Amino acid sequence: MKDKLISSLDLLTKQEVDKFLNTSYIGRNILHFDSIDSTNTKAKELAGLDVSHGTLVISEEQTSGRGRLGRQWSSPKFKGIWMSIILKPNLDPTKASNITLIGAAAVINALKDFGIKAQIKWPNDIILNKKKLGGILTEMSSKLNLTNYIVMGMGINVNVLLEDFSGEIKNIATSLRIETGEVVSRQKFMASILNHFEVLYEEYIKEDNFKGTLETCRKNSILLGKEIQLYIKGVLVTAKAVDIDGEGLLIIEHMDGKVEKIMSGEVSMHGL
Ligand code: BTX
Repeated sequence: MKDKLISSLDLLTKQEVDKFLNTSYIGRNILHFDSIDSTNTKAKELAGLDVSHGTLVISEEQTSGRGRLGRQWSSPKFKGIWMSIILKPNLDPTKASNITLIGAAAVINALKDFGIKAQIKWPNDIILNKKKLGGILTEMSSKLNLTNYIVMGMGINVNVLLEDFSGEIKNIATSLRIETGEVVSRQKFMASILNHFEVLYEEYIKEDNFKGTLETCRKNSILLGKEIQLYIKGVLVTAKAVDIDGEGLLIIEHMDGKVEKIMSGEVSMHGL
């Protein structure tokens, strides 16, 4: 009876997830929490200590999950994947933000394995049927041209129900369960993300090959070819999203035809 209850929780412990992994180091060391403030905060604490490259911090719930710019990330218990990967690459800090795109591409590829076609809202949102299925928050520590560590945090709404979301998040968020009507194995889905992540990460770090990630990001972009709104130096601008370049930057075309590359930012578009 107790075993049945535990297996129905689909816990994200090393013991349960390991059998679905085919990585060599990503997620091979898993620090699993029942409840924590934020896996990114914990991962950053640990990254400065002696934890191995590829260590995963995961929690069944977060009490202060964080989004970008100090925003909150709702992380209900046993319902999603709230995880952070600690990376210690030999990488120029200017190239670290591309880890977000690698994470996004890994999620898209994993969803494809599950027969689900989602989209990326550059640079860090995963969108399913025009609603937010997940998000990525990459944080780093660097000194001069050396990266000390990168923490890639990812939140994916797997079996979250509409009533689990509070307030206005209800109108903008969704989950795999809401969209498919089925309970999805968090263990298998998480392992699939990690498996895809390691492949794309290895290409980027070892071979300086960003092509696979870029192709996935371009092909599954919800922005490209569309009119978007974004703030540039504090001014709200309407432009067209044209492409993502080889460095992972968003290329936009202003109304007057001027082309500009955007490094990071908050982009919105009609209907989202
Ligand atoms: P973001 O700033 O793009 O999105 C945050 C916004 O998304 C919130 O202001 C809210 O409107 C909406 N939101 C909050 N919770 C959810 C949710 N569960 N689903 C959909 N929309 C939501 C995106 O930030 C990056 C989020 C990263 C979260 C991971 S979880 C593991 C790791 N630890 C941690 O503290 N953060 C990361």
